[in-house]
Amino acid sequence: MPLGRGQQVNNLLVLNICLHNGELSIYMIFFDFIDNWLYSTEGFSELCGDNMTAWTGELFSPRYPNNYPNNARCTWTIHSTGNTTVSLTFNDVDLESCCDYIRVHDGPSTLYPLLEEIRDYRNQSFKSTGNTLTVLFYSDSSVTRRGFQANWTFVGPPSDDPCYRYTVLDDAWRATTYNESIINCDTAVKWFGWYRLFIYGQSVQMPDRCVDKYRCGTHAPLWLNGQHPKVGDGVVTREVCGHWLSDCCYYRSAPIRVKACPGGYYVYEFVEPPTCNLAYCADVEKPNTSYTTVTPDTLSSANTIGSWTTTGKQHLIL
Ligand SMILES: [Ca+2]
Repeated sequence: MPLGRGQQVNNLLVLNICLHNGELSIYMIFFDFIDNWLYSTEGFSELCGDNMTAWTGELFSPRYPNNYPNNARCTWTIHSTGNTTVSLTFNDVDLESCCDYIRVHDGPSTLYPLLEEIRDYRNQSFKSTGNTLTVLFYSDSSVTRRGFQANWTFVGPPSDDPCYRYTVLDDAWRATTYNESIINCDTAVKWFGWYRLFIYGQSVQMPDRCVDKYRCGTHAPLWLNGQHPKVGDGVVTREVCGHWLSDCCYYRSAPIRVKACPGGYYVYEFVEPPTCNLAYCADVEKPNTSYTTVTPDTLSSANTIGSWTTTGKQHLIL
């Protein structure tokens, strides 16, 4: 309940009525409700607020650095999909300090604990305990000023998020367009953990459509039988099919887990396929156009790449 908003309602009117009826708390709640209702139905001067999911970004009051409008009530939710926390720093605050304010809440809505109510600039920084901060900006019906500007960034990344703990798999022969005579089999790879596909350094994804036989440097190319998830879906499980003879899913390989990552790419928890020659495909017709904004702290170690490359070369001889 948005109690304690004495500055936002007509205090004199509330006080008079309350004294007359002797029901102070009840009438304060009543007027607070009316006040909220007015703003939520007709009091807004313009749309503001948003749900922010980028790794870093900027928040500012409406029309900043020009004066904000009267009767503004804006709510920004800064939300990371991983287990990262949100760090928010105010760089400029200029409000009508008696009557307008910013509130920072530690969670996904204003119902969560209030970290601070800001009315003037004091070089303030906040950090969420979870993965979300909510910022409310309120202005009353008269007197406006410049407003505020703040920057946020996600802090992490966590050690258990596969979006930042994957092994790079950059084999030109995995491309869906590759149809040369060299045949590979992914049973020879010691699969462990999560992988991100590249072709010549370009981030790509698995094909989620049937791929022609003998492509992807193998006999029966492995493709994802199902749509790729969205970032909000988290980790999902998808079937994997191998195209052989006249059947796009002649080989039903073990399902794998897939995750869409905030940087616009996917990671896959590859596992050993059932037989040879099957290999995971990289769809060069669908490059990931987005970029990674955060360098993974555990990007495939040299040892991992080295051991894998050795395995791959050994298999090429086979
Ligand atoms: Ca004001």
